[in-house]
Amino acid sequence: MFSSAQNQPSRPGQYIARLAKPLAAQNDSRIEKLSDDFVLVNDSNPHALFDAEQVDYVVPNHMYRRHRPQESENIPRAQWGLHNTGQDGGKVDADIDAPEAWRTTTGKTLVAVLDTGIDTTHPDLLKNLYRNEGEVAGDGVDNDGNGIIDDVHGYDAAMKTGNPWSDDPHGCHCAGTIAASGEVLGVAPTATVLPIKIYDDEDWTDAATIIRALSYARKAGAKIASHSYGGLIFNAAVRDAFAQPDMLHIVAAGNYRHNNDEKMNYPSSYNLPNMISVAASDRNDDIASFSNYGPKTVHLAAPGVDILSTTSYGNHGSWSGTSMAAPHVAGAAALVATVYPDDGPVGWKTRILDNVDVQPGWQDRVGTGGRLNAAEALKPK
Ligand SMILES: [Ca+2]
Ligand SMILES: [Ca+2]
Ligand SMILES: [Ca+2]
Repeated sequence: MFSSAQNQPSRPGQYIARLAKPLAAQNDSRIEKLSDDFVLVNDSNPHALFDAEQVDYVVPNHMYRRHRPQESENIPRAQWGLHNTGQDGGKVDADIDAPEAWRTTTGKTLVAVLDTGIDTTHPDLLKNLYRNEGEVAGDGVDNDGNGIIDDVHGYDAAMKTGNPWSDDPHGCHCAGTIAASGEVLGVAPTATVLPIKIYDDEDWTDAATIIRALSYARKAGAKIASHSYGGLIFNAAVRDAFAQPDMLHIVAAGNYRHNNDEKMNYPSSYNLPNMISVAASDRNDDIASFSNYGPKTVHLAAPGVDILSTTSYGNHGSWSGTSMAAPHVAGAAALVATVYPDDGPVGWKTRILDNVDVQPGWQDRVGTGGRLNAAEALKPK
């Protein structure tokens, strides 16, 4: 069952500092550079390590929990979210109109998936898996000099290694919904997915790992990032890392039945111009009972119940959660970014939100009152 408890500790003795000016060369092992703007400080008195004018602010390294989807009891025969013919008792056309969108493009954008990592050998994902051209696999050398050894198909931002492989099906499922090409199809079946592992063995991530992951994604050239985790405490460093305007962030609203307008759920509730927060809907165009919602802080819904996609060890499976809904929007954003590259993240967001299929009774649930429609978002307007 979905958990309703969300406590949010921080990593003891760890802080994140936003730099007011670039840090001079230093050899202090307590300070790790996370990105151009942020450092992780492993010291319980972080301010003592800097001059006052060196840092803008210091915040705890807050932790975030991966959203937990539910496995479906019956595996659906088809991907109703892409094209709903009423199969398995659904409503005809309660879908994102993927085949119609593919007449315009099947996508070329690089999409980062900050998640559990994936099965990097899955036959449905191989074709569209990120390949770091500057890196030679398995030679134990950081050939492209980006600081990570053998990062050929992605990154483990938690362990700081070049291996994003995982036997956890969650990230694999999300990546497949974005860009699978095989037995199942993603929303953008010729886009590229960059898997970045962000969780520890207990499904926690933290602000430093997220900033590290986003810095890696940015350098790799990702234009879209998909996120499926949350927590209750505002963290300025995560908010400011998301706010960098070169990437569009697609964030799952959460599976706690909350109104996020009243009980904020971060990063979904950061309310940034380059971020979309996603609730889950079902094959009948109803908002899923488990889905968080909020007309002010959740923008739209997308298919997130009984979603068939890729899972570990080359398998397929059906899951329900806002973690399944957000990748539908990330895939659609990859299509929109392919056709309208010059619009940028804020423009891509506008095209997606202005072209939802509005549903009766949804106005008090999500800001647009509607469900994602990829084909409409691609039309010249
Ligand atoms: Ca349709
Ligand atoms: Ca490397
Ligand atoms: Ca290498």
